[in-house]
Amino acid sequence: MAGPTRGFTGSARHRRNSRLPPGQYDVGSAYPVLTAEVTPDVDLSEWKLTVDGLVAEATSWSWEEIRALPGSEFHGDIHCVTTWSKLDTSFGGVSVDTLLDAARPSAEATHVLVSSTTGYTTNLPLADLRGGQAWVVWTHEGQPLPREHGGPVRLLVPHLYFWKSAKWVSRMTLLDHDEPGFWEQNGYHDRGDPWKEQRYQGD
Ligand SMILES: Nc1nc2c(c(=O)[nH]1)N[C@H]1C(S)=C(S)[C@@H](COP(=O)(O)O)O[C@H]1N2
Ligand SMILES: [Mo]
Repeated sequence: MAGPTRGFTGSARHRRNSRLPPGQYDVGSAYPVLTAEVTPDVDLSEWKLTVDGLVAEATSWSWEEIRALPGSEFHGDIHCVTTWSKLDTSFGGVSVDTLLDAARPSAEATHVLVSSTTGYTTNLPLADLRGGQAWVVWTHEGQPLPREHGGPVRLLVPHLYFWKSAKWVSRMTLLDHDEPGFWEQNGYHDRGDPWKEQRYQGD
């Protein structure tokens, strides 16, 4: 008699590994820091997040205003292009959908250029920030987001390589074309889907 289908009887370890995109390893409980610039000290009394560009209403939120929006959490995995993945982690903040719904993107908006207070930038298709796939977050595993990980407030786009998740996020500008950000100008992919191994331009 034929046994059960192999795919349903794999070990827990195998199932866990099957969550790793190609070329990635499980970093375990570690949480590496990857920062290209000097870690800024962001003053929350002056911090704001702006959504502008091709929107009906350019909108900014102060720290108090953004925390008054309906909250949203992410539980899942993150994948850095340097090949580490961190499984089963969590972040809390607000869905990017909530912010975009307030600013109302114009019909011609197709891409977003995200900026940090430091000048770091990264570009994404607008569709990757929509549909419950992206967050602006200020907690990690229930604690305030540490400065080195982008605190007080960072972007989180966990279905793309983690360089798209701008730390110390301050602006999202909607465009009708794609405009390469910091790493993308330096050879990294414009979309960065880890399951398609879109690491570099041309992948
Ligand atoms: N402002 C800013 N955001 C950034 C980066 C950066 O250097 N500066 N590094 C990116 C990269 S390459 C990764 S892997 C993640 C790292 O986030 P972490 O340091 O919290 O692990 O942040 C992304 N966002
Ligand atoms: Mo990264």
